[in-house]
Amino acid sequence: MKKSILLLSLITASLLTAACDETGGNGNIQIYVEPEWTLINGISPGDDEENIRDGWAVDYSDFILSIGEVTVGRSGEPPKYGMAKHYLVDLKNTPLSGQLIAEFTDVASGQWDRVGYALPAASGASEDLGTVPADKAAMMKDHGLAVFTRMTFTKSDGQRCDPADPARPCTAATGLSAAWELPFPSRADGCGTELETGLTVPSGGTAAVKLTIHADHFFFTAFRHTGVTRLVQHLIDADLDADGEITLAELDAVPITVLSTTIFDLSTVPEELNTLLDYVRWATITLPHYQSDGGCPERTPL
Ligand SMILES: [Ca+2]
Repeated sequence: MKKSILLLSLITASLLTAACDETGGNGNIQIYVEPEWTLINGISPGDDEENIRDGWAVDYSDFILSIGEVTVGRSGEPPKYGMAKHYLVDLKNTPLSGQLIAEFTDVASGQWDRVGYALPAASGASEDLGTVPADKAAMMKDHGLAVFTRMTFTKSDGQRCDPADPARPCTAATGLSAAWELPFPSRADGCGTELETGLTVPSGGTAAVKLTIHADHFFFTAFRHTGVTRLVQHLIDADLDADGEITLAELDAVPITVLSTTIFDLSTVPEELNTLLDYVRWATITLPHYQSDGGCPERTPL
C-alpha cells in the first residue's frame, strides 16, 4: 500500500512536470517574410510619428528583396536549425499576412532565443518566392542586389535646393522618383520583441513568426527606436542635375556634412559615413525587423 502511494505520487509529479515544463515535447516553427505597412500603403506627410515631417509623400512602386539564411538556435550554441536558400521576394505584391520562407519540424519545445536572417547579395542561386517579375529578378541576380526599390516623392509646393551651392538656391520640384539598386547585403541577428527574444515552440503546436521588412528607414534622422523623425527633403536636394530622378551616384556626390547635426544623429551610424549614399547603405542594413515592430539589433554587413 505504501509502495503504491509512492508510485502514484511519482506519476502525479511527472504528469505535473510534463504539464508545466514546455521542454517536454516537440513542436514546429514556421517563419514568414512580410512587408511593413508603409511599403504597401506609402507614407503620408503630416505630424504623426510615422509621417514624413517635411511635407513630402512617399510611394513605393517596386520593392524586391533578397532574403535567406534563416537560423534558429539557442545562446551559446551554434544555430540548431537553418534554411540556407536565397530567395527573391516581390514585397510590394506580398500580402500583409506574409509568405512562408522557412519551416522546421520536430523541434524541441521551449524558448529558442537566437533567431536571425540575411539579406544576401542575389545571385544565380537565388530562387523566386512567389511571383517575381522576370526583369527585376534578372537585375537582382546580375547586379548582386540585396534590395531594389523604386519610390516616388510628391509635394504640391515642393522645391529642390542645390546642396552644392553655398547660397542653396531653390527651384520648384513637385514630383521626383528614385530607382535604387542597393548592393548592400547584411545579416540581422538577435531578433526579438519587447516580450520575447527569439521564439517559443509550444509542445505539440507551431510557433509562427514573421520577418518584417521596414521600408521607411531611408528617411530616418537617426537609427534608433525613439526620437526618430522621417525626412525626405535632403534626398530631393540630392537630385544634382535636376532631372527629377535621384540616383545613387548623385547621393554619393553629396557630402554627409549637408545634414544638420542638430536634426540628424549621425552617431547612430557606426560605419564609414562620408556621403548620403553611405547613409542609405546603413539604412538598407537596418531594414530587417521581426514580428512587426520587433528588431534584430545585431547588424552585420556582408
Ligand atoms: Ca538626377
